[in-house]
Amino acid sequence: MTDVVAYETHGAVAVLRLQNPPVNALSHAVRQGVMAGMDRAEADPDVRAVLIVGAGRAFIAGADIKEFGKAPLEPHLPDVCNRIEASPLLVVASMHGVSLGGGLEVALSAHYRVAQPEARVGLPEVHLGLIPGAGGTQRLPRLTGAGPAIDIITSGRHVGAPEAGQLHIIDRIEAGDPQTVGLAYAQALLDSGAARRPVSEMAAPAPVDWDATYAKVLRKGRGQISPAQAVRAVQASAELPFAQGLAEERRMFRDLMQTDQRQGMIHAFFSERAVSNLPELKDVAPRSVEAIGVIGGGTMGAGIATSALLAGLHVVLVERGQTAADAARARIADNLEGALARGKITQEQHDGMLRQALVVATDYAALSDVDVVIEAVFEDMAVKEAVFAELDAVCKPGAVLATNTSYLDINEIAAKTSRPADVIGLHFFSPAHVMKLLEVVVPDQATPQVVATGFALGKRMGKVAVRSGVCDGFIGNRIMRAYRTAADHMVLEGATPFEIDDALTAFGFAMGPFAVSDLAGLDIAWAMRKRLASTRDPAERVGRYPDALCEAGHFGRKTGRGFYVYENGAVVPNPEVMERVTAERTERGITPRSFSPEDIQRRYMAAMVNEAAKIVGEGIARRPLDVDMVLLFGYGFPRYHGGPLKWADLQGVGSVLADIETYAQEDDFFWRPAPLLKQLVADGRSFDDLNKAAQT
Ligand code: T1G
Repeated sequence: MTDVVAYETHGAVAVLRLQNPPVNALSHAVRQGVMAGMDRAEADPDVRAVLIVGAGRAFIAGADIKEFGKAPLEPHLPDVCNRIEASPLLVVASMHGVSLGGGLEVALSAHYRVAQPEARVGLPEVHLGLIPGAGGTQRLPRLTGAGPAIDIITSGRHVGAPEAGQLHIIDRIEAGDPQTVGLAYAQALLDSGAARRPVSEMAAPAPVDWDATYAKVLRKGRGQISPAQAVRAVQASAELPFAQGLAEERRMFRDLMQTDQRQGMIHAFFSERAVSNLPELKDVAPRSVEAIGVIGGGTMGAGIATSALLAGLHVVLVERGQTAADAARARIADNLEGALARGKITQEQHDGMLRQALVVATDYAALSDVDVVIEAVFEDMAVKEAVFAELDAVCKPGAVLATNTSYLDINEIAAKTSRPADVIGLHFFSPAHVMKLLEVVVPDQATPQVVATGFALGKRMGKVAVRSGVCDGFIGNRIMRAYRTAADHMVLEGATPFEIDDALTAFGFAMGPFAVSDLAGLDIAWAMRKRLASTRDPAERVGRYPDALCEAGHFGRKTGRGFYVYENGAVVPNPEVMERVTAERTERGITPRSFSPEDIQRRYMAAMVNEAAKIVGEGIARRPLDVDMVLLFGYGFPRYHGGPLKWADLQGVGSVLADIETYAQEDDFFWRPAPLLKQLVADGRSFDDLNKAAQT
């Protein structure tokens, strides 16, 4: 077995080369290897310096996240870092690719740091519900000052080499083979008689307004606790001797390791990677995709085209007539201007996309050579069927014909073509060039290769692709309808939309459901209610007050008035809303009762979990983690809860079922417990048990 830490000497420099693919995570074996390597170097009388370097594509990506939750094994990472720093030898780190979390902490414990021009460093532990736990909150501020350290640690952002150089995180930027560059730098330091330079012996950072900073970070975290804790850890680096500051950091780190938020965020980290790796597609080769067609250049079609252009694909967008085609091109140009302004693309890339990669046509014949076509036309079955008939006639054999429909029956659309096996749903979320979620909706006749092609296209476009079966609303919109109905029922029963929004922002959502409705446009849900009215079960309760708002022309932000009034930059509850709600309660003979924020949160979540459990139970979603990823990447679910089904596991699925059974006593139509949920509770299993079973 290859040593995870290779040891060799080059003159007076001992090289510790980490070889733990794919990203040199600091596993127990690697930590042992580094300690042994330091001992060996210090025992060699000819060695005067140590170079730490990573093999493969990264220096070190951090502690081994796969070890979290297990009993930590010695040597612990802080001890490894202290061991490196305390060495009597001169220690140099040569960084390339990413140096993240414990990886940067190892580099900070060296005495000097050299990096490749495209190297990136960071302390992203907050994205895992943690803070740096191996000296990062104590050493980084000594190099950068408290302000930049707090920014880097609480944001978890990657810092490019040039900025890292300006912040004194790295001492030198030099292109070349990381080991060669590192050896040359170490030798130059020896030749110049450079002294060891332990960061821990540098001056403590100057103070900042700790309480104001803490409060600001806490507010921004919307309930996530680790970023604010990181502020206190950096404060310790300013106020305590190094060793005590390190102990304080370790205490905070260990406390956070025990939190539900850490479990939720680790679940999100691994699920985000697992969700698009379906076991059933492991050996299925996708068709090659270099050019895609888009039908319809409205907001959604232009967004999809933009996302494909940003992924380096050739795009042929077809619109009905020249005016619409020009408008579509203008929308795409605006989107690309935004990407240019945000530094996502260079001016050259921008120009190439608009001038070469994008073709806007008014004739379907332009689609004759594309590999995938995505239609994003009006949500009407007759319109879509006509489009697919044309696509069927002009697209080359083997082209994948995809619909972006958000609820129409894709089996019906496929049946209208001569190639139903090549038809699939690719449900993007608006704005399509920004939102990461993509539901890959699989009709009955789609072949595994066509499904794999959908996933490969999603990956190429930087999406989090989730497999969905065919049902009304697929995964996300079907669940959204359930929790929005629960919110509607609470309004009828006595809560106000504004209390509900406040309770859900307290839960961690950026916006509550009524504010989101105003943003999306109340007319969208109105159209859905009208569409479903003809098939709705009479036992289903649906508030009439939202329709009344729409009938009065109040569609939310776009008309300046919906559940809220939007005037002169202010957002206030619309007084008409409670007038209409109160009138409706009276008509329905309802005596309003109060709901605490906790009541509101538990009902809202119970509805979400119950519908999600039905969706998993029916096989619409392959695994519970699939549903979690849909809610995280398409509906703003707070990441530190991990997703609705991870949240349910952390609450205990039995307690969620108990809530549902309590609510069912008031309304046994809406609150019918999902069979899967009842089965899990009966078997003493969790949703995570299902995730694990599905991975084998
Ligand atoms: N531990 C274990 N496995 C890891 C890992 C890690 N730190 N980072 C990545 N992997 C796996 C990942 O699961 C995937 O596995 C493969 O590597 C490729 O990753 C004490 C406590 C490094 C930027 O948070 O941000 O240090 O699916 O698909 O898109 O203070 O991975 O192939 O089996 O994401 O090129 C801090 C997390 C840890 C970095 C590469 N570090 N990783 O992105 O590939 S906590 C992080 C990333 C810590 C100390 C604390 C990204 C990446 P598989 P990938 P990528």
